[in-house]
Amino acid sequence: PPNAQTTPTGLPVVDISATGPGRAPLQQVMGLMREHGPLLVRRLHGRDVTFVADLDLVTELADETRFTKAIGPALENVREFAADGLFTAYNDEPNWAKAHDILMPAFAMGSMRTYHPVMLRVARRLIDSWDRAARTGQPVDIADDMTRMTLDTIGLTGFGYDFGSFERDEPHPFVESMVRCLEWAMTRLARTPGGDHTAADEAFRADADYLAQVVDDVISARSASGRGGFEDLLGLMLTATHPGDGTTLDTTNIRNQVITFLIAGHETTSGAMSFAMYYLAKHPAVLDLVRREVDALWGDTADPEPTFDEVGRLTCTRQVLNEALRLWPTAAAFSRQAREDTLLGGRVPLRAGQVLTVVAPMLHRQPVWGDNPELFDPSRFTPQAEAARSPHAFKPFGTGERACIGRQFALHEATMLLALLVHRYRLHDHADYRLTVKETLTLKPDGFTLKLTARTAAD
Ligand code: MNH
Repeated sequence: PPNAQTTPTGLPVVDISATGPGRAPLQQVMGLMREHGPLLVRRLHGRDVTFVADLDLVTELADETRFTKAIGPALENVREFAADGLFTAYNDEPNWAKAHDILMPAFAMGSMRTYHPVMLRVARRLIDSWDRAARTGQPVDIADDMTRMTLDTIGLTGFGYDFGSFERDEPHPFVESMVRCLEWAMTRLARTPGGDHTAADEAFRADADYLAQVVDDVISARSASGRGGFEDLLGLMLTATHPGDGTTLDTTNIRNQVITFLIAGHETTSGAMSFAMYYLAKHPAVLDLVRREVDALWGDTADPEPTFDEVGRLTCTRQVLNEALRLWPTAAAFSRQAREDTLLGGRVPLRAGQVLTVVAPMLHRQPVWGDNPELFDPSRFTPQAEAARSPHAFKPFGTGERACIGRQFALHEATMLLALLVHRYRLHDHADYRLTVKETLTLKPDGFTLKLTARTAAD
């Protein structure tokens, strides 16, 4: 891990040891950058992390010939429960390339088409639940329900396993254990040297064991149904052989992959849809544009049956999602490391292996975004606007070879659900919600509820 000895010199150093990073470390870094600029060193008990958001520097970091993904301190902690799963594998760990090659077909366009009907079925679960809430006038907790929907979707599409989240009043225990594991991975970064963390570590171990146990249930449910014939993620993991050496993934690695996909496949998408709902509820003019788009497709149809291709045509809805991901990219930071000794931006000497962490929400507020970057404005994502802007200005899915494998999956699932919701409901910001962002390594609006009423033909 990086330490004070290898920290690049000549940068602002901000020592936060007196206060610690608190419950919102990412937002603290955003604050430090607003004060000290988009390249700084944060020092905590002698441990240094270099954070970057400057567009030119991030553009350099995206150059795969000079830099590569780093498993920074946060992901080192996630490795304690996801080990060599795709997200947390080291670049040179053989299981990364092997699993990447075996699983890529599951994220090709053809596979998305097979997931589409399942995604729609799960979207209907959320809609049934919101219809009941609309009838009784109960508010819905947006992030909780989005999490129910995305967990059931990845469970069913990836593994043929039904978490049945809408039949439960509380989140599925998998979600509760997972959130505690993510929180442990985050708060472990803030520990003061010499403290006693036995209790926290034991609780973490129990949660991690529970995750592994759920995963074993998922796998044995499949094995019981006969292994063959499935082309979903689990089917590929159990049966597909690597073109290079003809071997399949080993049992331990499959378990790590299932944990990885169950977490990566739902937590961030849920947050992204929650932020999008927040901005729609607060921006009636934008909501109106999305309404026009969905009404043009589905008119007064009570229960539209979106086709795969229709979801691809929901450009305005997609722009809303992108703009929400600009302001609050739900996996907000990713780390890069220098392949060789190099000079960043022609002025910052880096040693081989030096790690820098990209702060996406601040990259997404750099001058390239104009003079009012805090303004929610989906027209930033029209094709013309995108063509005129550097591709490195927007990085909610990371960069390069280790960028998000599930990007199309997430965008399809989220675009379809948002469109269906806008088509069906009027949104009532009954509590005059003020945005607070909760951090559990990923970001979500905290305590955001809406009331709903059914739209009628007239509105
Ligand atoms: Mn996803 C990697 C963001 C949805 C599975 N994801 C990444 C990275 C970011 C990211 C950022 C790169 C991290 C790094 O460089 O250290 N992911 C998102 C966001 C969404 C998302 C913002 C939703 C919105 N991700 C999904 C979904 C899946 C998924 C859905 C699975 C179905 N993501 C992954 C996997 C990786 C990844 C697996 C690791 C890929 C690799 O390193 O090979």
